[in-house]
Amino acid sequence: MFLLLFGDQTAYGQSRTILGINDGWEFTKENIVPGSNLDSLVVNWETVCLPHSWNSTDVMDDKPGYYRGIGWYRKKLLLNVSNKHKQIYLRFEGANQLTTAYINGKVAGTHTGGYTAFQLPIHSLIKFDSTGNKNEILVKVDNSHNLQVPPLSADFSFFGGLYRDAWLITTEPVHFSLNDHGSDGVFISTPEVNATNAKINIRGNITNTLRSVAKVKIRSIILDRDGQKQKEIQTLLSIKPGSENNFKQDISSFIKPRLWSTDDPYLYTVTTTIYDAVSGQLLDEVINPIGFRWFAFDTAKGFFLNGEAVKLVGASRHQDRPGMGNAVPDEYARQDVEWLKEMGGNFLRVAHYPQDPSVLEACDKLGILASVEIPLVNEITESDSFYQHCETMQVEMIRQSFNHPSVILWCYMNEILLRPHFNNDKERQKIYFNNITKLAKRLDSITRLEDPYRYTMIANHGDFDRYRNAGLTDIPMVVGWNLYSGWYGGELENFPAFLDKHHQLLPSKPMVVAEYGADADPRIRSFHPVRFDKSVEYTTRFHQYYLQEMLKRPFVAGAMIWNLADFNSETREETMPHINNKGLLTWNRTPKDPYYFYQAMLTQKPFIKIASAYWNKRTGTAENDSKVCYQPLQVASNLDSIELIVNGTSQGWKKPQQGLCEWNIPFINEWNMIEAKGIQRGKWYTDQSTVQFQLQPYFLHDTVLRFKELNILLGADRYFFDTKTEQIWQPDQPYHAGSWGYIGGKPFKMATNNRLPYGTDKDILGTDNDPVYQTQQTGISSYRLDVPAGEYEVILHFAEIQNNTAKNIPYNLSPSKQEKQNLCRSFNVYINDKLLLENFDIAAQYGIVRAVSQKLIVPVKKEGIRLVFEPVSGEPVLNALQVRKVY
Ligand code: GCB
Ligand code: CA
Repeated sequence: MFLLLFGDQTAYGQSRTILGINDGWEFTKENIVPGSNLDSLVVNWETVCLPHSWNSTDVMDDKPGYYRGIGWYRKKLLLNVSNKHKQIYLRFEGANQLTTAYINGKVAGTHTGGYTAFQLPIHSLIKFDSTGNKNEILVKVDNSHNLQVPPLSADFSFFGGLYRDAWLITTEPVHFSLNDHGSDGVFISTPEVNATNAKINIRGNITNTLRSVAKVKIRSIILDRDGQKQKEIQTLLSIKPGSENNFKQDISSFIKPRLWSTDDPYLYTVTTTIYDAVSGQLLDEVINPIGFRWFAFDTAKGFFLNGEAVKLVGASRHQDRPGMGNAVPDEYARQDVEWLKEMGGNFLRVAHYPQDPSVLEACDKLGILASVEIPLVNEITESDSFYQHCETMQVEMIRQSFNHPSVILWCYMNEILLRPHFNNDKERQKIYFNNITKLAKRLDSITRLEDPYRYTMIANHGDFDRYRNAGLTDIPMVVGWNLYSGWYGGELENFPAFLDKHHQLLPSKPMVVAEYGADADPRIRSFHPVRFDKSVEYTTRFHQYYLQEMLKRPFVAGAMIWNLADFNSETREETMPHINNKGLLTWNRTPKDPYYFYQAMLTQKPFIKIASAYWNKRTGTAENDSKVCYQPLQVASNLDSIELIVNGTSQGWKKPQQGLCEWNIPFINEWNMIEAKGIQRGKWYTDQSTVQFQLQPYFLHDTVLRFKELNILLGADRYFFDTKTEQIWQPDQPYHAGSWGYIGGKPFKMATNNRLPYGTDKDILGTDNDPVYQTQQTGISSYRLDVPAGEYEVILHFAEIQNNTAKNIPYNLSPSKQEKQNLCRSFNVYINDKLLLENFDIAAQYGIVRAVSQKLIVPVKKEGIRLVFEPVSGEPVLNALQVRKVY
């Protein structure tokens, strides 16, 4: 690469050189004046490599918001004189979201939009020098909120930076156009495909930067996977000096193409080459994949690929990772598609924006069908400039992803009526809705013109009438619905009802469920799962129900899970602040139970997996006086029948129902060996797991299961695993003699939020263990633990979670009477009759929604541990409690 670029020009010419320039950048947020001699200024540059985002960590801290502003990148580049006769382009695969690039202090070009690639011709600004004089590339990137640029708002973070690969492209003066919306200048389509024949169309633009006419020969060769030539076509073209001309090559018969499908994603390649027609010199060359397939959406029978009905089942993907923001290596993007394939999925919704090219490359190769969309989410700005940006993004997206056989849908709006403007002015709101409809029509017709061989789609939220009345269900070829009944609101049963409603009222419109999902905080478990408790168990159930209802209905063409993996959404609070936990994988890509459920439902090969594979530390209280604790355990499998063996004892055989079977198994203290096995066609399949169980004694005086420690969540019906300390928290219980528990009070429930079963969903400051502080026993009168004598460490955990609206109380100079009343809480806490906290007012001392811990050492005699809460004003509270025997 290096030699090619900097070496001497050979007589035969060469195709374009594409050289990565990710290393050796400098970055600053300081104010930079392009054109000034930056080397002579004191600027605090930080050396960085691309991909880079300046929001990799501030999206996770306790402070609301993240840096949305300007960042500068600088790099020095030496270009030898030998490059002088070539054409040079800078290519950025993604920069969020307004970019201006300067070469040697002069503007080389700008780009708007954070999710599509762009290429800037920089040849005229470059100093070619073989004596060591370098060029300065300076790039200004701005991710400020911008009313003219989508997305305006959305449930993900708008990480700023040069966050994908950067390239230097060097070409001969005559080359495939690099000025066409970030594409590689060649577009391949298959206007007709069937099992016996395919038609192929290859077209593009060629740029001639010479001062003379260029007479060229364009040759396209189609090779099969083994490199065997299958077809060749040649075209002659002449291009005026300093201009562009387009070419078109039609292959009308490609006999018996090996088809591309999800099971057999067979790819041919098309190598398109420009030669000087006179000298025969090779001038440029690009290679593209080609996959032969045909597909259709049917209103009654769903989706068809190559004539066969295929239920699309898959997920959406966001691009971020912990500690990196959106600046992730390509390998992570490819791995995500592999996770989806491994799950048995056949579809990826690339949402909510075009992603790194490596994503669709992986889809092509792995046989994952895909939709791609522009980040037009929630709302619009009614301005020409906003419209224009949407259109440009749509065209960029289409031209950049055009040659991927995996793409079947171009999408351009997501839940666009979710944040309607002018709620207080219905007449004006009508105009706003009309403007959205107009924009949709424009984007839809641009898309059909750009690509007549794929489908268009809009994804709506579950307000059927609103979208239908706005005309938005008429415009696209496929309607997507993002449905969350049984999560944000409503019952699970509303989901199938909605599907049937679409089928009845829009019988001629193909539909997919473009999103469905529920949060599973991987640290939270519940044996009484309910909506919005964030337990993995509830979410597994949710997916089981949803998938079943969609499989029952052939008219539902696709089921697109929201989301493949957890992702960052800075404004979110809930149990894991800043994270949307609807992923089947964690943010770090560890599978959660629902992932295995899908694997059992979708994979063809024999599959067996102990579903909670990563839940290998548990706790629970022994049954009465026995030395075991019964807890459920699920196995995901597609085998006929499964046997579960726990610590050498068979728990019996079960038939998986909808991918899962469940046993109530007796866990013993410490190590539990678990084996699940099943047989298919004479072959055994097994999965093993080891669970470390912290068995709590039923009576705390038990001399076999000696009491060690207890971590208790008050006002909660769930377990919590602290991933840092590996401590396990268990739900509280009412006190009974000889044991432990609360006396008096009731679980805190937010008055203003009826989707939460208990606790608050507010971000608790000063902790990552938000669930420890988000639930509470309000009005508690005492707490007892009948522990044996000894020395104990006791930690009381508090957070003021009442009246969250007063969160900004420090800025609220005159809190309303209501707020004052609500916040008026103080109480005394005694431990074994000693006054421990006097007039304890959490809010006054620490502020609201902040984690507060009080640790103390208590000598205990016969009477055990007795906490007494005595109200001074308002009701006493306790959020969580830890008790550990020291000696
Ligand atoms: C939606 C949005 C998506 C959100 C998702 C959620 O409908 O399209 O961006 O992340 O719901 O989790 O609420
Ligand atoms: Ca890349």
